Amino acid sequence: MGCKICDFQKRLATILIVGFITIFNSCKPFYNMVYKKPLLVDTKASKQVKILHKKLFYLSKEGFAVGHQDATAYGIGWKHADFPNLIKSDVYDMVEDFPAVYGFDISGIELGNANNIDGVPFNTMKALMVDAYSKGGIITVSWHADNPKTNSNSWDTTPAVNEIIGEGALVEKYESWLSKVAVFLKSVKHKGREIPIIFRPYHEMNGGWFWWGNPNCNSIEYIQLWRHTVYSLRDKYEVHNLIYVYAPNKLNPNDDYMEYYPGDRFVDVLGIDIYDFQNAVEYSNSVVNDLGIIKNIANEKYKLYALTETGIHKSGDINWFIEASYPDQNWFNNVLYPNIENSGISWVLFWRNGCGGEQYMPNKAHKSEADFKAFAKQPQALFLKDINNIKY
Ligand code: BMA
Repeated sequence: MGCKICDFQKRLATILIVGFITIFNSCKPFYNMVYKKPLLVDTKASKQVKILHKKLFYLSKEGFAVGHQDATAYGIGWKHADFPNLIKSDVYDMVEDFPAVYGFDISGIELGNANNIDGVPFNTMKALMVDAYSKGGIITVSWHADNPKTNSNSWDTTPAVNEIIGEGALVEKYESWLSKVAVFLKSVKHKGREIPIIFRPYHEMNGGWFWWGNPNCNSIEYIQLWRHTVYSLRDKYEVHNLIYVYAPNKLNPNDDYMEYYPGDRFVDVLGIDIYDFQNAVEYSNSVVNDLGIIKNIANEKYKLYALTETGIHKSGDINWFIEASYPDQNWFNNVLYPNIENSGISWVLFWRNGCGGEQYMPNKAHKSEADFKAFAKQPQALFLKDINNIKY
């Protein structure tokens, strides 16, 4: 004969166990065995920054987020101002999805300019950042700062760093520039909260073309500049919505990725900028070699890493992409994808489609449109809809 009380107890126990498992699963802890608590540059980083960091980590397990510089600000033959009520993008026109990462450059903010170096009004930029973020997009910002010594642009290589650090004569002036950067970055808000921004200042420092680069600034000065920038933004101006990226240019044989590295407490993500200057073999070798180096360092330090700028480039040729000599119209699938597949990068950012001759992303009618569409279907190439479907 069955015991009714025993049956009841068993059923109650089952209900409790199932209930406990359900509740336990629905309250997944923010950190777990796979995603350990990161040591961010900013210990006071906002919750949104922590969520973004986690998102970048989890998406790198599925593939890489595909990004485009100035994606919605302008493209080939158009600019946002011509379509004020529409969010347009060369990527969207081809694949009916937006990039997952949106790059912007704040060159000119330090001077209080209304527009950035490429004519994008900062107000528009802010609105586009917020729109992208509200849709689940990831925002990254670079800064082609003017040369504080000469007031010319960032490609004026007159040494300046030694004057804006320590007791230098231009410290105050540069501090006022940093304060403007801080005000802008903090002002980008969605629903009243600052949106998280991946900040990538002083990039390509191992190249000789910027005032903050070798040999116009040595590694000791560079590190001091970087740390000073972090102290100012984070501690003085209380900017708490940033993830900091260190991004040298592709490594030449004698380059040491870590030469200018500001230190683990000052860098969240390891990046690298690599372009294909019409030499697919050299480019492929660089991508594999450099990402391999970064991956090892990043894993050891428990940091994320990314291909922070890329594209196929032909300098000084405005219509290169429609030319018969266009190098490889299947570049995205033949050259890029095989080299970054399974690399573990969190994102890849294609540089801008400037109307003045720089084009790193195909657009509709480009010879590589079909190739790019096929690239977008590759399992690891993640666009906006893809990253919005990732559980983390
Ligand atoms: C550089 C070039 C410039 C541009 C700058 C900021 O790499 O594309 O033409 O002004 O970025 O976007």
